[in-house]
Amino acid sequence: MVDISARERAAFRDDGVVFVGQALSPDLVAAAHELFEWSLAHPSGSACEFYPDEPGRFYQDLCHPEAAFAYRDFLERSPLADIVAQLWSGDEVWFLYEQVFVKDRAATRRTPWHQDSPYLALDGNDLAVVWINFSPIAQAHSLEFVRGSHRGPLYDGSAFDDEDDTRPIYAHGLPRLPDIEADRSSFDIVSFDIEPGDVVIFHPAVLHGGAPTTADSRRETLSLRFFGQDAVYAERPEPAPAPLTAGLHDALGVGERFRHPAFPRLRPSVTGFESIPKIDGHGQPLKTQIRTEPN
Ligand SMILES: O=C(O)CCC(=O)C(=O)O
Repeated sequence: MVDISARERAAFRDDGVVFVGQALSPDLVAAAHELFEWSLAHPSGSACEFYPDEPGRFYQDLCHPEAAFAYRDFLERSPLADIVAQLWSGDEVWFLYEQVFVKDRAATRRTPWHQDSPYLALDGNDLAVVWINFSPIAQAHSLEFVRGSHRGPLYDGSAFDDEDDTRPIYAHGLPRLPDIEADRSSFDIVSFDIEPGDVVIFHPAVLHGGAPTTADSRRETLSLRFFGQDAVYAERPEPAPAPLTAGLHDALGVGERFRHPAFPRLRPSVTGFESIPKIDGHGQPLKTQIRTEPN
């Protein structure tokens, strides 16, 4: 059992991000790494390289339709569901989806500053992204966060465009992202040195972006997403690309409790794995699912 302190709870609530040192034991880090490898070996239709023309590779995949089954043992055994429940107000925890990132081959550019919420069809306080890495990451190459920004405006998503990090995905209905890199000193930016076993947990509405990595490093990241009691289905300017669940937008109405058989519950007891509907693989790489409107 990992006990979350009042200071950690306050950091998640007020800053939108908290570092939890050595949350995962070495055997759980090894189990998580096996799952990361499983995801690489079983790419879904949503897998893509964000910048295929650049020497540094930045690969991602997410929401594999079989992932809940592959990840089940780890999700049940690891303390992550208990940790996020302690950060939230309610004790119910559902698994939303997994995402993997690889940065390697050469120095890679930054992950653009963005919030996850504009890409996601859900809102609430009880939402968490757990960022897990398998090798040490110096603060200079780690994920960065704008403290408290989850309480501020919801911006349009970044289209991960080669030329313009703030290029929007919807281009209507939400303000364009600020150019945080051009004006870093105006933002309260925080990041952490990471050792295997440490996790960084953030609210999906917090502004975050990955610092560049160097030529001699390979960054392997597993990001696990959870939701809790107060999560509701949210409207975005157009049907949100994530989670990639067939029929989700027809099944739920705006403001309705976010509950769907695709998402198994982990706490207070494990239920729902048996009734996850069989979902066809996703058709298109993420980069083509997030719209890239003209500027
Ligand atoms: O690892 C990265 O560079 C990006 C992580 C991220 O944006 C996320 O997990 O939501």
